[in-house]
Amino acid sequence: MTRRYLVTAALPYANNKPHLGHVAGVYLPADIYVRFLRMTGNDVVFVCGSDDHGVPITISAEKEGCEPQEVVSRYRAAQEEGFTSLGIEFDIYSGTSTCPGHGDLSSEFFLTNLEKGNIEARDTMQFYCQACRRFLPDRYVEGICPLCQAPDARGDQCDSCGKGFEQTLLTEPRCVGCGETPETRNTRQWFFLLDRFEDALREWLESREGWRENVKNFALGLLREGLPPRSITRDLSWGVPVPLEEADGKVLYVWFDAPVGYISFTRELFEKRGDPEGWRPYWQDEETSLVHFLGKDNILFHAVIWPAMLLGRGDFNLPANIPANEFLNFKGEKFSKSKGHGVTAEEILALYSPDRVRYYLTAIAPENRDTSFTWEDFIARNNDDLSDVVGNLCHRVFVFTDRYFDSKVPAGGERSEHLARILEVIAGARDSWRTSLEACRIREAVGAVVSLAREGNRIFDAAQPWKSRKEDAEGCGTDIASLLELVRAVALLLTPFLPESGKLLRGAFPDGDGLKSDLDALGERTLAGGDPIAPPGIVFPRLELAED
Ligand code: B3M
Ligand code: ZN
Repeated sequence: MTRRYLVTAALPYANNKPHLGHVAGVYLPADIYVRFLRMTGNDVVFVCGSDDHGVPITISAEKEGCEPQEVVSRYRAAQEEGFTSLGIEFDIYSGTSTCPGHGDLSSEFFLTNLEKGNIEARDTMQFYCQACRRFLPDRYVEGICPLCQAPDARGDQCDSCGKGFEQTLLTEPRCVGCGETPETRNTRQWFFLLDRFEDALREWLESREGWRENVKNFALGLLREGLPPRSITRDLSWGVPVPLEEADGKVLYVWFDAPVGYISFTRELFEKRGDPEGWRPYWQDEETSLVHFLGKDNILFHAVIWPAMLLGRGDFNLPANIPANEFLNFKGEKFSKSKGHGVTAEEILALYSPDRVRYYLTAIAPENRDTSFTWEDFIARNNDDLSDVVGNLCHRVFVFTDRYFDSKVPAGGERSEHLARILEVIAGARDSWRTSLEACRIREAVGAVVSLAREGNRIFDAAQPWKSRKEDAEGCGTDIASLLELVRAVALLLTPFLPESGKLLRGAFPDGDGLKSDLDALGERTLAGGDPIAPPGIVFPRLELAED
């Protein structure tokens, strides 16, 4: 059954280039999932763009001595290029400060919720730095987490426990700009009354099926503790202005406008396609599945606050799934753009091809636990799996076909039980691949393809075609014809993970009827005796570790 999907990948702050930690946890799994959905005949829109507002950007601008907009345009271009160079293809890569209509839609979210009584103004005490002469929203202040006592909690969220709180609860607060202890001052802010949504959120979360346990449990755990009201405005000049006269000089909190970007970018995409109303079914038809890919530090916002904002509006779909991933580490620590720790897409692509990077990051995808990137393992996985298993199978089958069957699919074989068994193996691999990908388990899915190729090598070894070609020419033909079917299946099933190599390998075979029909046909004979085979050469040569 084909379905409609709107898939998003978390909007990266426009102050950094994508590093492999982001890619492995968010953008690559999302891209693979989208490619899979399309191959299986679904209608998908895949949306991303930069998160341009908020304190992360103003802090970068201050450090670099330029305007926030300058930081944003520079990094946004670099991000888009980084993703494209890895074959991560969004339908649109927009940005929250440049997308037409984004500010208006964010203001609408604010105003509708205000009218419904879900938002209320309150006088609050906030940190104010006398030395810097300003309020210190979010990351401008750091201190000890009031909930888990981690030492480096930020004013808006603690990375250690993943929870959010009002900044004045921080212990030992200090101004990030000058290190001084800030004072507290009165300022009026607007609060989103999350407790009004507790029952609806609980009911919705409990009814979700097929979600990762960590995501669901984390969100339900927060609900059990109760959801305090959250301030959604800031004393800051960079962002979407709060659409109220009495809120002069204040903007919406970046986490309030950022997820709205998923909708405004979709509208921008359809505007560009000359179909201004075309975005609606993707957000408003209940048959559409909304899927958000993100890292585990963003669960709070996607599984609780954003759904509450959507419930408050009442006219958009709630997420159908939120596949949140754990982190990819480098040398025992989290990849970090601010600390310059890890590897960027740009750095690794200067040495190795995109598919090799995609393969490794899929094989070690941090789905259920944190995983580690090492260069040695990068080389080993590529050589052990892609070169020695997949590449080797393709190469030996193609070479044999070329040498002894004149690069044509051998005739005959219909009689063979052996062939029927191989076709079953192929169909079984396709089915597990499909089940894993439907559940966004990309690591397991790519494993099923490599196992199929491994099985192909075993079949080749057991068949000993170099012998049987002299003793039982017809049997040998059947074996090679079966192995060609298997190689073709491997090529198809590899495609969402390794789009370039998949295409190259598929090119060896006569044109199919399109990816979906070709996939559906796996498990039947798809090649006829006499079909020409055009081997692509060595697709996965062994890699060497680059010198430091
Ligand atoms: N920019 C946080 C992050 O980059 C934030 C995600 C927004 S998704 C709407 O981790
Ligand atoms: Zn200060």
